[in-house]
Amino acid sequence: MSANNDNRRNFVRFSLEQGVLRFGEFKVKSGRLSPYFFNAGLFNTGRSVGQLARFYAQALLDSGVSFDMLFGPAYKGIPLAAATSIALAEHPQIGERDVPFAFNRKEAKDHGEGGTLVGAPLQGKVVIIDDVITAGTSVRESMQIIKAAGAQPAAVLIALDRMERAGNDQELSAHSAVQEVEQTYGIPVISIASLADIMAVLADDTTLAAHAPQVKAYRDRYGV
Ligand code: OMP
Repeated sequence: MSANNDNRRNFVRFSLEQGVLRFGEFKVKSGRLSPYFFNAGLFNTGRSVGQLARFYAQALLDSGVSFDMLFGPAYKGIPLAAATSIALAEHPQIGERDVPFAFNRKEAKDHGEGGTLVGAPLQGKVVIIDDVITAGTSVRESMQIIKAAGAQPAAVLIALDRMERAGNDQELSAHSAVQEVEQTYGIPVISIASLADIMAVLADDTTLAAHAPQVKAYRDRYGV
């Protein structure tokens, strides 16, 4: 599922400026050698996380998905849920709606407020927010948490869809991890941008054009 093209391409440019999106040779979780890597942990200042959150908020609103709250899986989803709810509360398109958010702890706490959930009560239609889906591990855990609370998963919102086939070289799936999440859980995966947007930006920018052949070769081999 896609957001508007301006938001998508601007996000790729912003990620390049911030050093979050890099070209080179990177070993990714699947074991593949990828000609690019997206390291969302490098959005690590107030201004850059604020801008990132505005991109997430815009992608979510552009998707038209109806939602009641955000859920950020520990650890990386936690600042994303908090920051995106701030961006939504400042967004004129939804009348600065004050959207609740929650997140989980990795370890259950046996004192104080107890439990593994922090933040607003999990209820209604919940959007899971994360950076990249590779194996779908964090999405699977989030689905269980949301369902156990009696709430309904509404969508997964991610920063980048790498659009590549799941599995390993011996057993390549016909589908990407993102498509598998959509099929398995019957909910949309909304991405701010995708590999197709990275390629569009590469084609547009002469200073980056040298990376285009490797990225294309990777997409031809592993792309969906
Ligand atoms: P899951 O939560 O299992 O889907 O894994 C997400 C993983 O994607 C993280 O461990 C990251 O290291 C990894 N990743 C990125 O963050 N950016 C990329 O461009 C590629 C990967 C990757 O390893 O596939």
